[in-house]
Amino acid sequence: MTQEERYLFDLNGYLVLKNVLSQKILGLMNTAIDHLESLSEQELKFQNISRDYADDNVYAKVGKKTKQGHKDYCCNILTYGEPFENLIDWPVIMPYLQEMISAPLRIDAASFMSRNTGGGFVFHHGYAELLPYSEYIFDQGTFRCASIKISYALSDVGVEDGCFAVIPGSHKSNFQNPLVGQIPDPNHPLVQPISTQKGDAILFSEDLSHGALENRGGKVRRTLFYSYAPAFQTSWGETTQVGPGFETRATPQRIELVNGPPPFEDQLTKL
Ligand SMILES: O=C(O)CCC(=O)C(=O)O
Repeated sequence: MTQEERYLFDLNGYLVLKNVLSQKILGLMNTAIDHLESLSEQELKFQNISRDYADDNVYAKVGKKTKQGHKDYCCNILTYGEPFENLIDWPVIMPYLQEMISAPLRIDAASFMSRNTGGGFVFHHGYAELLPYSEYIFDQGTFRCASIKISYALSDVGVEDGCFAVIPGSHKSNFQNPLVGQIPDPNHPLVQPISTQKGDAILFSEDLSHGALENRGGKVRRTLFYSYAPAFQTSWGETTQVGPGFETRATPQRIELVNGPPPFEDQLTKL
């Protein structure tokens, strides 16, 4: 991280990195998603993928169905294999994660999200609650975040398309966030909408108040979320499950990020 990035990440609780995915990998990913969307739920199960529709998600405002008949949904994606498993240790991103977490780390969640016209996601976190899975910590000159999430844009997402939104600096707030539980309003003075183009990434502390504006455009928003944590955290459900042959294809670093390294490496080496 540069001095300026360190300053901005601490100040705001997020960073935007432009063009971290090439046109080539974006093409492969979008083609793979098109293919997955052509499959029935039953066919998807053979790939160990399950679409989780947003209907029972208390944070979600559910949009209209797409022309292909899909409602807003999230699904696990690493079982598909490449190209999605390539992002587990994406070289541009790894140095940021290492510096933001400063501990042996693991991937603790990975998913694909599709959101349609009318869909949105309410503000959550950043209201001084103590959540062991989300804490933002800066201690004696070192970031020690308990969770860093990366939102990779697979489509261009402007304000009209229901982009990600935050309250900058709320990861350090000591008071309850008055907007928590509401769909972010882009005209509210506290709200910062973050537009991205496909291939961009937003890295953020899970402690930051964040959500997504309502998608008022006609485009489906496609996003990948990959989340990292110190090795002592467990993963979120089965979202880090990988596909057949992963161990034979993957680099040692990628395997360690999925399985989790020894959580207290420093202490172990001192024994
Ligand atoms: O849809 C979005 O961009 C918001 C996602 C979000 O709030 C989350 O992953 O916790």
